[in-house]
Amino acid sequence: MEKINEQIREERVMEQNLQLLTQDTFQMKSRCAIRLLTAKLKIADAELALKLGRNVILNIYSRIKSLDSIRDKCKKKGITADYAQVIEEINDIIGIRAVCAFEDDIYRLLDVLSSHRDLRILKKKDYIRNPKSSGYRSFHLIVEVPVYFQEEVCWIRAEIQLRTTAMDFWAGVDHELRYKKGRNEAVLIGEELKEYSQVVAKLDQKMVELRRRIEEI
Ligand code: 0O2
Repeated sequence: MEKINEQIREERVMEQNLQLLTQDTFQMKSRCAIRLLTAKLKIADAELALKLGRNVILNIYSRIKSLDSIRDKCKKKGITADYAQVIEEINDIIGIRAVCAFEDDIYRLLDVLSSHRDLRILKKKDYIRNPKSSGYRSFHLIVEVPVYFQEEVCWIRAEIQLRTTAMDFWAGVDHELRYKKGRNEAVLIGEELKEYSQVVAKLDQKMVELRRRIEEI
């Protein structure tokens, strides 16, 4: 009985902590970080466009993670403590995604972002050269960006995902499947999707080769 009460108490504290993420201050700061990171990506694109004679980014998407999704991730990671721990351990509360046509442009973009001195890169995860067991491919950066307010400078953490249109298409279909996990049919589809991830990788490679041939004409 005491154990159950303790669990209920812990869940209540956790819920109060999570509600802090919905407050105006947190949401405002997150939106400012998204604007800054979006601007950085657009500047990197403009700089590369001048050099290459073409844009490398086709689309930029952003989102602030929903409370339900943060709650699920806290459970998965065993986070039961306070607000600070949630902010410290959930790296993708703020997410920005840049979608490129070509795989080699992702690494060009990465080089430009790595040269920005006001961007702290905490982690790089190359799921393109080292795909996840699901077949998922993308390049992830966990970063912190300084947002200046009158009274303080806040270094705000975010996840930047860099991927090609083909990788994005694959990930979208795979995302659909994630809600059906556990069902036999879903396991089979997961295996099939993994095979298609290799098809996508091949297509990305072929498209880079094709673009290079076109550039030589
Ligand atoms: P959602 O719904 O997209 O927000 P870590 O940063 O190392 O503490 P984390 O955050 O699990 O651990 O890192 P990881 O594995 O790099 O995953 C971060 C995000 O990448 C996920 O966020 C997904 O958006 C995406 N992702 C990772 N693996 C897969 C996959 O197999 N398929 C698809 N479609 N997307 C994937 P969330 O919070 O899981 O989901």
